[in-house]
Amino acid sequence: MIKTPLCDLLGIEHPILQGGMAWVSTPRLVAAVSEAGALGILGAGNAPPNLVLEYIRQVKQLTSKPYGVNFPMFSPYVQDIVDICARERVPVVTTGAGNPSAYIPVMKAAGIIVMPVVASAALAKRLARAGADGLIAEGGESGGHIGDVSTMALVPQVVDAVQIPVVAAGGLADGRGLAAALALGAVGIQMGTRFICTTECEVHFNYKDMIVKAGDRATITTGHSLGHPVRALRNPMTRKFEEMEKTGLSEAQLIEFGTGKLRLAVEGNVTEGSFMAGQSCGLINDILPAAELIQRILSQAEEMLVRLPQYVRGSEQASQSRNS
Ligand code: TUI
Repeated sequence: MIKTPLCDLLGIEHPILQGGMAWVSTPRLVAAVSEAGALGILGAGNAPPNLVLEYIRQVKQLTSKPYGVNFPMFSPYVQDIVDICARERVPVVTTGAGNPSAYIPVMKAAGIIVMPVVASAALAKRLARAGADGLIAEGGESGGHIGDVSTMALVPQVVDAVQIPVVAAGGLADGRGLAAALALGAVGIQMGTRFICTTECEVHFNYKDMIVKAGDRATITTGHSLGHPVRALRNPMTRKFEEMEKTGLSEAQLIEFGTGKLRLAVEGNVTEGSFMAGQSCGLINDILPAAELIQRILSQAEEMLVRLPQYVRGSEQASQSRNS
């Protein structure tokens, strides 16, 4: 049993969040994760508000346990989605790819627990002051839109910068990652890529299969010239995007080329899709039900945490050597 302050804050049994992934974390996966005692999170992405509302209602029909909604700050519908989350009494909101300070008061007034994703200690401090209930410190190993600090360096710096609970994300896919995150001062972990390879995730089999077959260096980041790097599995699409960035195409042309490519991935188009995934893909070797995955991660983390004290030399031995 691993219990942390995150379990109390969110009313969940296990300190594990399933990262919100646009077009990927749909109601079936979200409800399965929440039913298993962790926190399932809907990925709103750029989806229109009516679809997000429909998804929220579907989740509510499938589970009575806490769940979350995630939206990136570049969505053209941020205000509408905030209003929907408030009206629907969504238990938890996570945000990504920007600063949600302006929206925190209205969400908190509606009783929502707000946990923004941050990629720097500076933004962490600002959001703690703005009233965030907790933060998700996400390292650049993650999939999708990313920051440039690695998880190992970012998490303890965010933990030191704020006095609210911090969840670690980026590069985590198993129980060793959970144990390591707790050692860095985090109260839990968020995983995205690992949850794609579950039976309840509704993406095309090709997406899951590519992750299962991927090694540690299977991902690449593109979009640096746009100021918003994105990590995805290397494939003809990312190679073409890389070439286009090198040849100095305009921002508008690059954006036009990139638009809609995540949905193609979700539909299984292996050449034209953008298969967003994190570097943890090399750790993922199977597709299994979310509940089994969560149990496996918990037992592996427990085993690790029980085994680690053997590295601490006994106090008797230390005092013996001091006295000799
Ligand atoms: O949000 C993400 N990753 C995402 S959102 C997304 S949605 C989408 N994308 C393409 C097509 C269709 C839909 C895909 N991937 N991750 C959370 C995250 N946030 N990682 C890093 C950050 C971040 C970066 C900078 C958070 C805040 C930030 O602030 C900059 C500032 O304003 O100070």
